[in-house]
Amino acid sequence: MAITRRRFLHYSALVTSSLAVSGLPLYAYDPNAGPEEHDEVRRSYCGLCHPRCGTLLHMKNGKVFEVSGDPDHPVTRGLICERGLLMPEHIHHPDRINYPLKRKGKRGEGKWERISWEQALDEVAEKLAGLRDEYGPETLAFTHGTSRTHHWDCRRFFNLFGSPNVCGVNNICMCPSYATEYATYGGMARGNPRQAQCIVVWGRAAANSSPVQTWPALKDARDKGVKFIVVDPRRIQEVEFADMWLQIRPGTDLAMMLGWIRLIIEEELYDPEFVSNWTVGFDELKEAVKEYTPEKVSEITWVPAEKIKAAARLYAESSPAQIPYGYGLDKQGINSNQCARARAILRAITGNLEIEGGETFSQTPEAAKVRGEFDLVRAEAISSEQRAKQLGVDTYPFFGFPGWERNLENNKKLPQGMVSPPSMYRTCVAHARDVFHAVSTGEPYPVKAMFSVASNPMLSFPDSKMVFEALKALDLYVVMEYYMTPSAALADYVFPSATTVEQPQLWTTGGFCMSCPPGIEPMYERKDTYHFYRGLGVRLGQEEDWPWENLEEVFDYCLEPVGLTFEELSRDYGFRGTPEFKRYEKHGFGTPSGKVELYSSIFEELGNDPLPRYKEPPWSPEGDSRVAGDFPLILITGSRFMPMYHSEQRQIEPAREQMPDPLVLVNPETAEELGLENGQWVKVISPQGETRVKLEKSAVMHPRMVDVQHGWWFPEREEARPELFGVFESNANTLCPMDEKFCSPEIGSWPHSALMCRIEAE
Ligand SMILES: Nc1nc2c(c(=O)[nH]1)N[C@H]1C(S)=C(S)[C@@H](COP(=O)(O)OP(=O)(O)OC[C@H]3O[C@@H](n4cnc5c(=O)[nH]c(N)nc54)[C@H](O)[C@@H]3O)O[C@H]1N2
Ligand SMILES: Nc1nc2c(c(=O)[nH]1)N[C@H]1C(S)=C(S)[C@@H](COP(=O)(O)OP(=O)(O)OC[C@H]3O[C@@H](n4cnc5c(=O)[nH]c(N)nc54)[C@H](O)[C@@H]3O)O[C@H]1N2
Ligand code: SF4
Ligand SMILES: [Mo]
Repeated sequence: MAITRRRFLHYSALVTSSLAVSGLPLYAYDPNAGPEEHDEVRRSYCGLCHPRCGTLLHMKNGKVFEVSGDPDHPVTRGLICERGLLMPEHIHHPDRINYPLKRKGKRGEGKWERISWEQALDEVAEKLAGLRDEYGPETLAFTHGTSRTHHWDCRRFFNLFGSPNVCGVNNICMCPSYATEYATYGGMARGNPRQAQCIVVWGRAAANSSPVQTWPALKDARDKGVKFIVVDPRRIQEVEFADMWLQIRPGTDLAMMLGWIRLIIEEELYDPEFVSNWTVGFDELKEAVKEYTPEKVSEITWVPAEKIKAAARLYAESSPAQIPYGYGLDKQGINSNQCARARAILRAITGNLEIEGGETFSQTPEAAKVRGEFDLVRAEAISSEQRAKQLGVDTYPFFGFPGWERNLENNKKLPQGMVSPPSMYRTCVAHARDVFHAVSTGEPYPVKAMFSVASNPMLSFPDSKMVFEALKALDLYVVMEYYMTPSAALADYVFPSATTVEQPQLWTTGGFCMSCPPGIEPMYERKDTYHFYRGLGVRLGQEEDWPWENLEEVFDYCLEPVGLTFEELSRDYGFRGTPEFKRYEKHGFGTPSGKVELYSSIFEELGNDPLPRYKEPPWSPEGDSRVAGDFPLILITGSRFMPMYHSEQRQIEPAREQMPDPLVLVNPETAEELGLENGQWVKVISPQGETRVKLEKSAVMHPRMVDVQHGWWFPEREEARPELFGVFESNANTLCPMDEKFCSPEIGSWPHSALMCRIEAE
């Protein structure tokens, strides 16, 4: 069954001018599709990934039988993607966990007993209290996945409980850029592509990763004649309409950026007024980038020097210009945080910061009044003594409490709400490697309990075997989930999670404060995360700290300063404030010097390099020749593909029919040289491990690089160990390392790209 429905038009049928680029996986409701089949239509949203697209739920006999984009939604304007269309399958899927489960047999044996929420919460709370008494609150840890639930409720619970050990994929996904930009200029900058003159698509492939939000915006920009530069090792769809494509060697982007900075300084293409009035450290920067001549950068990056020069000039001479966030930079390990620094520096010295059409701190004065994470997490509840116990903080103080506290201190110097306070979720986390290590070894102290909520650590972290050893060793592992995953299968208790359409969310994006109303009541005994944390909190002596009965009440509290209730906000979808620009002229930047810190005093104070400098990744064709000899191909993992989202949708039939098997993309010539056929099962082997995937010849790939899909497990296989849904068979993260030498020194960002491998026939 293909993922199309009778009443949905392919986006291309609606937006005819944008058709030159093929493969748009977008759908909108077809108003001429004939008689309605539903009993009722309800407004809701899709929370299967980040944008929270506005949807209409088409109900029949009390069930959601179709979903369409809500044409009146002011942000997503009626569009949803293929995955969003599959929401009914997800809501009603027979594999959904609908009741709390308690482990009956041995850990991972696949035997469960259904229990009540009351019993489950009572038992978990009792065990936690016991462990806390014996080992201290820091014995409880947490793993985050990507941003789908309300992170503040988790953090509120952990701060009140007294544990600093919340860890997750935060070290690699957007948060490194976020934290680094706070240190450099006091906030995270973003732009609206439709208003730019030039866009550098740097390590982002939006057609597959952001089909409803970013991809249409890029196409609109293209239609308006905006110039495009793509910096990506793969021939992504944007290349088809780009003015320039720099096919960069993975992991070398920092050298490229330093080369751009050098040229921009040397050719005086920077904004002299902004640089002299609003930055510190320009001379030190100039000195640090001196060695990155176009020729040297060309050698490092494999991009011809002439192209490097032309791209740097095009970017610097266009105004306004943008370099939007791309995960391709965050996922490359040791250089990733200094890449974020160099990108921030490029934006600043070219005068693109805080100007219309450039990149701004998107908070609007109106949206800033709404209470958010900062007002909800109860940061003051966790003592300095407990903060100091955060695992990994000695190695990566910038990404733990010390860095967060400094960023917060500087944010407080600005008028309240001008830039959102730094998020704890994004910038104040324990390091996952140290957390797993503490579970397995008891060093530096025992971590005996863990929660994974909206997170599938067996699939999302590198070194999956190490993760497995740790999860197995826990005294108490609690998971809140939609499905029985390889991680949940190792739990003691699994709590059933409400689908996003079964719960409300309050979402602020680009200065728009948006209501995400539930379309249906939670089915069975599924509940939202707030219910889970509150339920545990009140059982653990936090009664007074959870005054709101449910999420609607929390959101009413958040909206109080703007004089609205959640229900009132929902009537109009939300409200948009008026963006302001160049606010620094009045208030400065939220940094120690009040200026953009090209030379970062926070990095320096916390023991990191205050200036970006390129390092060769530990495994690379130019590095250790023993590695390069045995593993000649550059390995990228996890480039996004539709309709899957990380490890999800593997049990959703139409999604699986479209993407039945895990793939490695290989350039056709390379496949031929290796004597490998299209569709053949192969082994991809890295110095870390190996994985089994199907070969797909793809002209998107450079002949010396391959791309292994991530997130693969097989819900149709046996749950009980050792099978564990085949989690070790085709899991890209068995190839990725997490040791310190592969991680960035500032944040501990581990690599999912810029690695090495070889391919063999099975
Ligand atoms: N090799 C490799 N690994 C990667 C990456 C890569 O590129 N390559 N990318 C990394 C990145 S950027 C990220 S963000 C991570 C993602 O890491 P994760 O977020 O852990 O990945 P998901 O597979 O989305 O797992 C989320 C789990 O939560 C469940 N879930 C989804 N929504 C909800 C909800 O609302 N409530 C609850 N309770 N559960 C929910 C899903 O069923 C799923 O099992 O993966 C990282 N891992
Ligand atoms: N379909 C789908 N959409 C998703 C997700 C999903 O799992 N599936 N996950 C969501 C999440 S959590 C995230 S973080 C975003 C990420 O979305 P994106 O930011 O688009 O990230 P990726 O698709 O991982 O990689 C983008 C590009 O980076 C390139 N790349 C890899 N290594 C390097 C490098 O060293 N240098 C450069 N310059 N480029 C490199 C890859 O070739 C790829 O084309 O997607 C979100 N959207
Ligand atoms: S992009 Fe697709 S999956 Fe993500 S929220 Fe929108 S409709 Fe849902
Ligand atoms: Mo992510």
